[in-house]
Amino acid sequence: MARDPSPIPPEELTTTPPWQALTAHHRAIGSAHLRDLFAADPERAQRLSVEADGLLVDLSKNRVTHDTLTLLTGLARQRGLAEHIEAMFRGDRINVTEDRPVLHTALRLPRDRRLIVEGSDVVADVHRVLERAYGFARDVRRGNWLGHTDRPLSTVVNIGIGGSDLGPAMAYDALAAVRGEGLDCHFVSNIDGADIASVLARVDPETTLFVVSSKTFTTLETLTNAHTARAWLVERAGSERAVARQFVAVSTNADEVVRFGIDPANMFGFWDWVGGRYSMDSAIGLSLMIAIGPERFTELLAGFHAMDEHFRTAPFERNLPVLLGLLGIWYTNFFGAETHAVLPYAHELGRFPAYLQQLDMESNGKSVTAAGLPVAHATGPVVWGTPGTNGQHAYFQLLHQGTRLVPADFIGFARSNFPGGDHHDLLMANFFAQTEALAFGQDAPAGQPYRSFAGNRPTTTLLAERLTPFVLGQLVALYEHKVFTQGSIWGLNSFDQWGVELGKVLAGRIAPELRAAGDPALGHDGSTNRLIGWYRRHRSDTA
Ligand code: G6Q
Repeated sequence: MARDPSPIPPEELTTTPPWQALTAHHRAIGSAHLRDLFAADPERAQRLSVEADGLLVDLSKNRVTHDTLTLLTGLARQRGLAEHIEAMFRGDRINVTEDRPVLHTALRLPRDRRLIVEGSDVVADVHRVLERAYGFARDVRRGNWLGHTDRPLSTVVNIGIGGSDLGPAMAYDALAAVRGEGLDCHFVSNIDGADIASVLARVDPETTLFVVSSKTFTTLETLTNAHTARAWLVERAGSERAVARQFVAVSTNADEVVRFGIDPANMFGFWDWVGGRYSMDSAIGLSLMIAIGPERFTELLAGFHAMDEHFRTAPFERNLPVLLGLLGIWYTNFFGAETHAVLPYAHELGRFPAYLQQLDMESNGKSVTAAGLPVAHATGPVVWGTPGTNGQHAYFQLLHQGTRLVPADFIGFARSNFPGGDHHDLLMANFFAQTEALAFGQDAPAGQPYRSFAGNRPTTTLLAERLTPFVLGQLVALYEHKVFTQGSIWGLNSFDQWGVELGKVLAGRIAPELRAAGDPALGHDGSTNRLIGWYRRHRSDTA
């Protein structure tokens, strides 16, 4: 029997009894101060901490009581979150607007598992591609894959954008400690020629591998950059043959890969049930696999899988993605918070907030439900952040004394991957100090109101022993499932991205207008017509 692909209850969220109970509860405890909540319960920190596979998450500095969590988990139950989780893991077509299953969790299932979706075992498919990609990564790493002059390859240029760039680029930085020597990766995404030009200026045409990563293989930015890189290589090599050795593709679109001139034998595939922003653990991670090696990549997948299992099996009261998702709903919908900060105290996680920005904002930045109805409540927040302690010397002023409520996640580690001197203890002293100051504040000395710290600014602390591939996998899956939790409760389809289409269509119309000869009639609004006119008059000087 066909299952309903979207087990989200159809009634409007804000009229449901759990939502109304939360509204009343917020009126009752919304202004309670963390100082008082801690004073009232000496066990609070212990009670509101959850540990999963070595990842400790302390939720106690959030503006919640036991009753808040009971009401929030009740809301999740009423919205059918458990059924929705099962539907995703099982491979139901929960991406309703694109009529696809959503199975990034299958990318990290161990080889001995089976998952039959629509008649085929996706685990076998996943491991077949993984083995090929691992084999290729090993060849490159061992110097067995040679460039057009028979020299081993020492540089990888990943050409992709959005979901085909942010994940591997983030993880490449995050796993700097396990990358080893001798192989550099560059990530080119922007259609701005400055991006590819700066990379091509630094790489050697004899020893550079280009990995063109594009699910559709039709993305304007990626194809434009890939053609530029191809022309650069062919010109320097003096022959098209160099392309066969030094270009590989990661895609689901074999026809377009062939049309570009890449041998399908040098293509690594994946499936339409892997969304772009959920794809870093598919073959889209090929550049990362080459950089860190198959063994470390396998550890990364194990971390993802550990969090998948936790998400699928832990009771909501102890379920990290569920709890983080519910806290986000509490702040977004009941306190009116508009942003969410992610502040890693690990320099290697510098690109993690940008990665999460796409994951969260492209998934839940929506105002129509999966059933096609307008939402009557706020949805995904603006996600942002930079590594500590840099932010402390920049924007933390607003976090401590500004007028806005900015819930924040602080991510830290007991051990540094780059030990030496006092750096790590000093980093972590700041880490602990910030959440303490934000929560508890400080009264102003008499006559100095500018030194008042009101406190009561909510934070969640995430601590792991060390930033390893496993822990990175756990963290990414934690946020993936947090986003899923929120999308489920808000009634959204978190897996489409129609909001990026209109701009693409208009750019396609405008591009020929910028280059057309004569004085083409422009049919835009007054502002856009005038701006294009100005650009046309000035572009010949800048060309
Ligand atoms: C992610 C989005 C988007 C996508 C890029 C690249 O979920 O769909 O960021 O990843 O537009 O698309 P291609 O991989 O098809 O080039």
